Amino acid sequence: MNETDSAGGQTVETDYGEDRNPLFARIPRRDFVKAGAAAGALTSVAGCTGLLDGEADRPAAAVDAEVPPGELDDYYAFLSGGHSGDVRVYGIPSMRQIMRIPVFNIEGARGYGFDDETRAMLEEAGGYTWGDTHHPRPSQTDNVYDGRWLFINDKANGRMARISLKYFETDAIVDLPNHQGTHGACALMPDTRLVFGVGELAVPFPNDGRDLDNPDAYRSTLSAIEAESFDHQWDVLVDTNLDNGDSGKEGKWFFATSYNSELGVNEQEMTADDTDYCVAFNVPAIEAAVEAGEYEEMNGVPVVDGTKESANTHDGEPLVRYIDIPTNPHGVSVTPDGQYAIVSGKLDPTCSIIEIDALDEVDDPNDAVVGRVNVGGGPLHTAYDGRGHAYTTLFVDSQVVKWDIEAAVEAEMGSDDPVIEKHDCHYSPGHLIASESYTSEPQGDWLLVLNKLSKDRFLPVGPVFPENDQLFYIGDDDAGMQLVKDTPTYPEPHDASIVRADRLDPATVYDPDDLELDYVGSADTEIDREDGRVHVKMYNQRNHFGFEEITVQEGDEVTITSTNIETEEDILHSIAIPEHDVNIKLAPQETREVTFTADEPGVYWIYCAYFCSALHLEMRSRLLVQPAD
Ligand code: K7E
Ligand code: CUA
Ligand code: CA
Repeated sequence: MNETDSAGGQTVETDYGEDRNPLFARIPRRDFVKAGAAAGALTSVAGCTGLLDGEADRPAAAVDAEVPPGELDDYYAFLSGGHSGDVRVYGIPSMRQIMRIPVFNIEGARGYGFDDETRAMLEEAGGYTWGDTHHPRPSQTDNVYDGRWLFINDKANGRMARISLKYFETDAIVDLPNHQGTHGACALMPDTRLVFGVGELAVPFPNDGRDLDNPDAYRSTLSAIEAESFDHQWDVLVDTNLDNGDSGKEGKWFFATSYNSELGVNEQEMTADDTDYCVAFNVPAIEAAVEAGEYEEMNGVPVVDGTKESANTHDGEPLVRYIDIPTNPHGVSVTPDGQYAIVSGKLDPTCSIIEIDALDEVDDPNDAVVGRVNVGGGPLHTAYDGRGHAYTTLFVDSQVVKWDIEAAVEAEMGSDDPVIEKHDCHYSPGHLIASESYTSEPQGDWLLVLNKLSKDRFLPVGPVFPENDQLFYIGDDDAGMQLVKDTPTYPEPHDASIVRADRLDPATVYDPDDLELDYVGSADTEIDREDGRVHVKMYNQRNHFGFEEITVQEGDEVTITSTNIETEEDILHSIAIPEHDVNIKLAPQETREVTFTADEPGVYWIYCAYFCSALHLEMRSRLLVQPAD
C-alpha cells in the first residue's frame, strides 16, 4: 500500500493522461451516447479491436464532444452560481451556457426582482440582495428526474428556493428561521415529497443574544420543506454542525456530513478531533415524533430534538444516528442502487462506505461502515457511472480518482487496492457530477468536474480568475477517463445536476392560467385613477404599448399591469422606464405588474429593452408626470 497523507497523497500510474489513448478511434458522438445508454455495451465497443482496424494510423482521436451549429445537446446541466446567487443552465456535452436563472439575486434582463410579484417574494424571504447557491437538485419520481422542479440552497442567508422547470424561473423561496447558512440541499427520494435544507453554521438556539460566547451551546438543524406547497414543516436539532446532504432511495434515511463536531470556533478547534460525523436522519420516525407532538416550537417551526444528549427516539426507533467518520468529512452521496452512502474524508485520504440497510439493524451505528478506501489527498465529492465505479475529487492532489465500490467493500479498511485510475484536473476540484448520477439511472457517459482554480488555463482577465469546469468522457472503461473540454465559468459553481434532455418539457410561451394576474388583451386596456393611485392595464405587441402615453400627477403611485399578447415564441418585450428603476420582462402570453412612484415631474420615455423587431427602437410610449400644483 502506498504511503498517503492529506497533504500529499499517492499517485497511481495511468497510461491515460490528457493526450488520451492514441488507439481511440473517432466514433460519432451520438453513437457513443446510444452505446452508453445500453448498459455494458460501451465497454465492448471501445475495447473491440475490430472497430479500430485500419484506423490505427489516424491521428489520436478524442471523444467527439462537439455539438455542431444547429444541433442540440443531449443533456441539461444545472450549475449553481455560488455567491452570484443564480443557477446556470448548460448544454452537455457542448458546455454552452444556455440560460441563467436568477434565484437570490436580482436580474434586469429577466425582470426578476423588478415586477411586484418577484420583488415581494424576495422581500418576504428576507429582503437580501444576494445569496450563495451551492446544490441544484432536480425533483425525482421513482428515483428518476421528472422535470418538475429544481431546488437550491442559500448558504448565506438560510433559505431554500424552488425553480419551476416548466418556466425555468424561481417560483418559491422559503426563509428557514432556525438556520444561519443552509448548505446541503436535496429532496427526499424516491418521490420528492420533502425537500431538505441542511443548516451549516451552528448558533445559539434561539439566536437571540444568549450564549454569545458559549459555543458548546450552539446548535444546527436539518429543515424539511414540503415540495408542493413549499411550506416549512419541521426541523431536527443536532449538537454538531452539518454540511452536505443526500437522500437514500427508499424514503427513510437522509444523510448529512458534519465537520465541526467539536463545535469549535476556529480552524484549530474545528480540526481537533480525529473523527466527526455522518449524521443519518430517520425521516419516518421524525415525522411520527412531530405527529405525536414530541417537539418544541422555535420561530414558528416544530423542532424535534435529535441531539446526542436527548432521548433521540420515537417508539423505540432512533431519530438520528451519528456515525464516526475521519476527519472533517465533506461530501456525501448515495449510490445509484441505494445501497451505500459514501462520505469523503476531506482531511483524511479516505472515503467511508455506509451500508444503508445496516443502519436499521446495528446497535452501534459505526458498525454500518462496511468499507473505507484510501483514495488520495483531500477527497471532497463522489459521483457514479452506474457500472459500479465511484469517481471522487481530490482537492489537494488536483485529481479525480476512479475506484470500484464493491472492491472497496471487500478490501481491508484503508486499502488503496480498489483504486482503478487517477486523472489530473486543473485545478483543485470541488464537486464532480456524472450524468444523472444522483438518480437510480446514471447514464455513465459524461463527468463534469468543477475546478475552483483555473490559473493558466485561460487568457488572463485580471486578479479575479474564472473557475474551470472540465468535461470528461467516462463511458469507456478501457480507455479510462478522458478530458475533453475546459470551460471558464463566472464565480462560482459548487455543484451541478445533469439531466437527460428528454426528461424535461419546458414551456415556450406562458399559459395564462399558470399566472396569478389576469390577462390584459387589447380590448381590456384601461387607466383607473383614485386618490393618488393610478392603475394602468395595457399590453405589449410589436411595435407598440397599449397606451402611447400615460399621464400621471407628481407623487402618484403608479401600477402597470401588462400582458405580452404575442403568441409567437421567442418574441419578448419589456417595459423599461428610465429613472424609475423599472424593467419588467414579458415573454409571450405573460402578464406582469410593476408599481412605482412618479416622484419627479417630466417626460420619461417608456421603451422596450428586448430586441423584438426591426422597429424595436420605435416601440415606445411616454410617461408624462405633471407637476403637483
Ligand atoms: Cu463542496 Cu457547497 Cu457541496 Cu462547495 S460544497 S465544493
Ligand atoms: Cu418590444 Cu423591443
Ligand atoms: Ca472536526
